Amino acid sequence: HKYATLLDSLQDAANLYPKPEGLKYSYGTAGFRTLANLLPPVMFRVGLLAILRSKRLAGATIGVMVTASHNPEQDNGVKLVDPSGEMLEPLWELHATTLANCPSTASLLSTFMTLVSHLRVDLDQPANIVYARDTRPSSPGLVEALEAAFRAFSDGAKVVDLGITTTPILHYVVKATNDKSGESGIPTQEGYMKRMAKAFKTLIGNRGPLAPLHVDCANGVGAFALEEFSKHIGDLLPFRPINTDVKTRGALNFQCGADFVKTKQALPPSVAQSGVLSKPDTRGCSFDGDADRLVYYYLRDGKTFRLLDGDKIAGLVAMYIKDLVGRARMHENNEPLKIGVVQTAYANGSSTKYLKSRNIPVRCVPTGVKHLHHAAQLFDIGVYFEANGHGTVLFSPSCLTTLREFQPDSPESANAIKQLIALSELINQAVGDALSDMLLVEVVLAYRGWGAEEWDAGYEDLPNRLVKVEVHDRSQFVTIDAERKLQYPTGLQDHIDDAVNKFELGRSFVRPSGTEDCVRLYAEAKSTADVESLTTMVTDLLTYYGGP
Ligand code: G16
Repeated sequence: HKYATLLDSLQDAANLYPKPEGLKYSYGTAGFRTLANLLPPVMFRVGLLAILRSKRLAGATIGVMVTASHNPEQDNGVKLVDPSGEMLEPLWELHATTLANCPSTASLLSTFMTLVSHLRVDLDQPANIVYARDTRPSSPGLVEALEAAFRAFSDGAKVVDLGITTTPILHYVVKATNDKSGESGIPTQEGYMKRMAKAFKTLIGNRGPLAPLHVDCANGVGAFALEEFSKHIGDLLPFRPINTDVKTRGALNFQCGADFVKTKQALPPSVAQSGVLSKPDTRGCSFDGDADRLVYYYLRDGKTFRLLDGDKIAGLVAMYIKDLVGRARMHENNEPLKIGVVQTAYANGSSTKYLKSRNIPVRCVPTGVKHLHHAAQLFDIGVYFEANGHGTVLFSPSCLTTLREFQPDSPESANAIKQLIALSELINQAVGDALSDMLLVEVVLAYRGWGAEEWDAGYEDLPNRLVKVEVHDRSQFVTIDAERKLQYPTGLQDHIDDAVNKFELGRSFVRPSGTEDCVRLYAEAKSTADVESLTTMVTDLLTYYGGP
């Protein structure tokens, strides 16, 4: 058998990573995520799949990120990144789940060879992998399991370890490595920093230096990225980092970070206690644990917490781009460029109304970057943001060509084109990126001459709540209609509808989380009291239908 040596070596390595009995792993919203101590067998198998994927694509570089992002520190996770820097193709998510659940080494090897033949993988092709991890204490051990899979290939997969870095930097490096035209930038962390710094300086022009910005780094890897980036821009935008403790056990994402701020609708206690936001005209923002989400906030009158989440960022950015395109007087094939926004069901009703009233088309898709990203690709310039702060802007290849070749007919148009090109370089088009998105927000605020308060004035969010509800088995909750309705458990949706109809501007939906063991409940209505009542009603329904 031609691959006998490979199979022997895979067998020896796989025996060290047996799958615990009775566990069922699944590739969720952003890869596998669970308690870190349950993950070594998954890491090993993901390593195998990364190699298969790269060989299937004739040696294109595949990314592997070890992180559980916003989850608590005891969790960890892993996800694969496709050559374009995007999330793994959904069909291959199923193969990942299949491999992860093979109960024995024998079944793992036979499934592996079945995938090789069904997916027409030529094992003699080269394999190239780039991998990285966040700051979780469990990450180095999990990386060892991944590396064991790479080593099992005697022909040697070519691997690059980026060490501890942010998820978006890993996506960027994968995209830039595979883009041989060089248009996506130099495929290193330094290349990423320099490209963004250059674009930022172009976009800020003579509007700097900007007022200091307080940045909550969630005690995660974003602290390193922020520190590194600040060296590239000096005082143009002075950062005041908070929650940069990556050493203390249990600190990651604890009482801080974008997820905390969004779900609690409050400042991280550390930021509140410091009092830094009480001064007038001060704005702050929070990253999450792997720096792929961003939310902003400020204190109105120095007291009242005001959240500027992913929806507010989408509105700010879409209107800015619309402005620039208008000033550029740029059309593609004599058609105006199509600018659109992609949201999920979590988007506040007011944000959707705001965008539509300004003639910006809005699409709603299920949660998860892969869904938003693909929908955004249907526009010339597609802005996508989840309310939780995960998002980016995509420029279609033809739009970029038009931008580069466009002959402006006035200084104003030339300037707008220059800014749009710089914008396409400032933005991490591979995936949502807290650092890049933060600079984007700063650019727009500087362009408009706004502080956080003026930005906030665009529309008033409907009062809303997002809560986690523990259920016996979240897989019983099956959604339809871009997650806005439940198909199963049978009958539950009718009861939710009855509850919603009791409240003016009421809306509520329930969906199983793909990153945590819970279902998420979202509710909004005209008044805070109504939101509380609606949340209680739907929580009670969930307890009845799916309680432990
Ligand atoms: C991940 C995904 C996001 C999603 C979030 C929560 O974010 O990348 O698209 O919104 O999980 O997903 P769910 O509600 O299914 O648990 P992150 O920042 O945790 O990687």
